[in-house]
Amino acid sequence: MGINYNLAKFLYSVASFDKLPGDGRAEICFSGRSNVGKSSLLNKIFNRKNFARVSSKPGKTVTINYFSVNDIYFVDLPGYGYAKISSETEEGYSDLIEKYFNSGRNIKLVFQLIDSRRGITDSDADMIKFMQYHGINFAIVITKCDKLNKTELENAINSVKNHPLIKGVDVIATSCVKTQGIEQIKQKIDRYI
Ligand SMILES: Nc1nc2c(ncn2[C@@H]2O[C@H](COP(=O)(O)OP(=O)(O)OP(=O)(O)O)[C@@H](O)[C@H]2O)c(=O)[nH]1
Ligand SMILES: [Mg+2]
Repeated sequence: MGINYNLAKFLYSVASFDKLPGDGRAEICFSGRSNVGKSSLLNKIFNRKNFARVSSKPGKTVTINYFSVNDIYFVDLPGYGYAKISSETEEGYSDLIEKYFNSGRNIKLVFQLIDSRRGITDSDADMIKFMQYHGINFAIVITKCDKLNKTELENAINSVKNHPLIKGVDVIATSCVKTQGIEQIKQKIDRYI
C-alpha cells in the first residue's frame, strides 16, 4: 500500500475557522514558528518545487493550507512567533490555530518543526504544552540541519531530545537542501494512518 505522494493536490487556503473541511478525513499537520521550514518540508514530501509557497519573507503563510493525497489531508499551519507581525495579527493566527485543534477534527499526527539553530523556543514550548494538554499525537522535526556542522548538529539534536517536554517523543532530523529525514517522515505517517 503506502501513500502515493505524486497524487498530491493543493486544495485551498483557509483564513477562517468556519471554512475548514468538515468531512472527518484524516489530517497530518505541520506546525511551527514562521520561517522554520513547514512549506519547504511539504514541498519535499510531495516532491514538488513550489507547491506549498515558500518565501524569503517570514510570515508568508497566514492561512491554513490544505493539500490532499489519496484520502488524507496534509495541513500547512500558519507560522507563529514572528516578531514583525503585529500582535493583533498574531492573535488572529493563534485563535485560528486554537480553534483548528479544538474542533474535534480527525488529526492523526502533528509534525512540530523546530529550527536546528534555535532549539525549542518559548512559543514552541507553548505549542507543545497545548498539544500535550489536548492529547494530540505529535513528533518533533528538526529543520535546516544542513546549516550546522556535525558537532553543532549533535548538540542541537541532544538538547531537543533532553528537553523536559520531549521525553519519549520521536525526533527526526531533516534538511530540505540535503533531502535528509524525508523517508523517516513518510514512514511515521504510514504508522499513524
Ligand atoms: N538551508 C536550508 N534552508 C531551508 C530549509 N528549509 C527551509 N529553508 C528556507 O527557510 C526559509 C523559510 O522556509 P518556509 O518553508 O517558507 O518556512 P515556513 O515555516 O513555511 O514559513 P511561514 O510560511 O512563514 O510560516 C526559506 O528561505 C527556505 O528556503 C532547509 O532544510 N535548509
Ligand atoms: Mg509556509
